[in-house]
Amino acid sequence: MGSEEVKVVSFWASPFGKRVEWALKLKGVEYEYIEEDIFNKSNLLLQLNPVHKKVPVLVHAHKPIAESLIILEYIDETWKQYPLLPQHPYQRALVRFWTNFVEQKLFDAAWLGMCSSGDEREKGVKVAREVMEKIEEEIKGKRFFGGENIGYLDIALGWISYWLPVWEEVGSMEIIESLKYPATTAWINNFLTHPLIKDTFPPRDNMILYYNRRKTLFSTFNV
Ligand SMILES: N[C@@H](CCC(=O)N[C@@H](CS)C(=O)NCC(=O)O)C(=O)O
Repeated sequence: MGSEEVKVVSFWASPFGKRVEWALKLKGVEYEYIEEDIFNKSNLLLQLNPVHKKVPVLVHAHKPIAESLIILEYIDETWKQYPLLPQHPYQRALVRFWTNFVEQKLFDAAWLGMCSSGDEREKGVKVAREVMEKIEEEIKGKRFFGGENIGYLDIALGWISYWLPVWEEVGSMEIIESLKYPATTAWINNFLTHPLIKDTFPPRDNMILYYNRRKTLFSTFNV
C-alpha cells in the first residue's frame, strides 16, 4: 500500500459511486471507502473535485480522478487483471457508444418520471421505455453485456438493476416491464446475484426513504 493506496470518496446512495466500487471489487483491488455528505460537502471533496464538487472521486497514489466513467477507464488501464473493456477497438467503441447513449437519456428521463408530474412525468416515462427497448435488443442472448463476465457496460448500466426499480416505486411508474423486456429482466437478475456484486447494494428501505425525500425536494425547489 503506502503511496499506492486507493481511496474512494462516495455517498452511500450514489449509483455513480457504486460503479467505482464494483470495478475495484471485480479487479480485486483493495480500497479505503470514505463517506461524503453531499448535502454538507467536506473540504476534502472540494479539494479533490473542485470543478464538479461531486462524488465519486478515486484517489490513487494521492492523485484524484473524478467522473465515474472516466474512473472506470483509469481503473481498467491501471490494473490489468479482469479486463473490463473488450480488446478490439470496434468492440470498445460499441461499449462506449451504449454507455454514452444510456447515460445521456435514461438518467434524466427516469429522474423526471420519478420527480415530476403531468406531461413532464409522462414524457420521462416514455423516453425511459424507449431506451429500455434499445437495451433489450443489445442484451438478448447474452448473460452479461460483457459476455460471460461482467464488463464495463454492465458496470455503467448496473444502476438499472437496483436504483431504477426504487425510482419506479417512488414515482409509481413502470419502466422495466418484465414481459416486454425479458432479456433485460434476466440480466438484472444475473447482475444482482453476482457473487462480488450481490452484497454491495444499500438497504432498499433507506433508498426508498432517500429518494422520496429527493422527490419532495425536486417538487419544492426543483433540485
Ligand atoms: N457524472 C458524474 C455524476 C456524479 C453525481 O451526480 N454525483 C452526485 C451523487 S449521486 C453528487 O455528488 N451530487 C452532489 C451535487 O450535485 O452537488 C459521475 O458519473 O461521476
